[in-house]
Amino acid sequence: MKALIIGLGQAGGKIADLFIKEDRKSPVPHTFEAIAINTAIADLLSLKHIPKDNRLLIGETFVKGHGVGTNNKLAAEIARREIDIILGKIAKMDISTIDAFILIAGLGGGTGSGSIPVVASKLKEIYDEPVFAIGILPAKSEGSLFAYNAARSLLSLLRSCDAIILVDNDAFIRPGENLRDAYERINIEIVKRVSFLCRAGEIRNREMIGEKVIDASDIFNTLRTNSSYASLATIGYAAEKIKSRGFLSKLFKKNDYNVGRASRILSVAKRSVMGKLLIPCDYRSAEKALMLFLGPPEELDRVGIERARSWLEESLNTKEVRAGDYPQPGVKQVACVTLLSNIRKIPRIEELLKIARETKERLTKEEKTVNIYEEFRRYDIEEL
Ligand SMILES: Nc1nc2c(ncn2[C@@H]2O[C@H](COP(=O)(O)OP(=O)(O)OP(=O)(O)O)[C@@H](O)[C@H]2O)c(=O)[nH]1
Ligand SMILES: [Mg+2]
Repeated sequence: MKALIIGLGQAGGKIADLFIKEDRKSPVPHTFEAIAINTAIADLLSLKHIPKDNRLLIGETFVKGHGVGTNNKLAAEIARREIDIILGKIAKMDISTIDAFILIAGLGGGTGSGSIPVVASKLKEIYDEPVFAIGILPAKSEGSLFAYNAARSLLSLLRSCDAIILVDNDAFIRPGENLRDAYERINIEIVKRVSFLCRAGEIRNREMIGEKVIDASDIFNTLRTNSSYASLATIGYAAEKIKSRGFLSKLFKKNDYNVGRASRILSVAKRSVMGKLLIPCDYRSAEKALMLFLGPPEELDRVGIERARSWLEESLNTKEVRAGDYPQPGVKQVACVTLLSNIRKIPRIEELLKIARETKERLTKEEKTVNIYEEFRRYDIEEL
């Protein structure tokens, strides 16, 4: 699936930059092109892999290139006013060759949080290609304003794109670790999982074509919903190293009987959904899923893949589980990437909405106390 990645704000820009860095290393034709959009010049300057022509500064007349300082309402207003400039930048890319748009932003901040629903909704209106978002939720330690911003941004995004792949920054912080120190690791996880899914159907090398190729339509159908709101999705990943075969087993060709291959596939598949998802949730509450198995071709056992697929189908109690393979000759591990979609139970979202409601009440109260001046005036006090 070829995608145009649009990174909004600092987190979005950094992750879009990483997508391009990794994509350009791979031997297959490019899977991604990217644009970075920001209200802060410094953030755009710090990018290394997105060409300068594909970086766009917005809101210059409002904030003079300094960012919106967590004010996502202002960022949404800027994006609305400058939407023609944004669309002009996007139209300069070769849209006819892409299968989908992928927009990325940290939902708790200002620029990315406010502009992502505005840009998504316009793209959906103008283009036929699906519009997916990768939404990064703030960590609890970032406080209630970030939670409030994220809740508002998410609510708007639900109506303006086809699917939201959720990422919880908290899920990847190690005990005692600072959030900023975890960013790089989280970003690598996002890029790795999404890139595998998108690249699997873009292979030109015959050795790397699987028995069941996962292509753009498999991804679209997994992410599609029957409702007019975006589906909530996330991605799991697990890998297992393959021990090199010992002399005796090579001599007696023990592995000609595929001993252990099918069960390794099944165990990696189970770990991919029970281990670290990009957002912790009950995987059984997903309505659809797609499993992609990666590894050396001789290890991608068809029986194992079918067992894994039917295991997940039974666990989700659905008929919509797709599975495919992406052979990678010479690699020393078997991995599984699982895309879960239409997820109904995400505890972090419920928690975020509660914090957002409390924050809204507090902010409204604060707005009232700001009118203390009026209180004075009611007593007929005059200024000096
Ligand atoms: N995973 C991840 N999250 C990030 C990264 N950088 C920032 N964030 C998160 O994104 C949210 C803030 O969004 P930013 O992208 O920094 O903000 P912005 O969109 O640039 O908005 P303003 O700076 O307010 O104009 C917070 O929840 C951060 O924890 C990153 O590199 N990776
Ligand atoms: Mg910023």
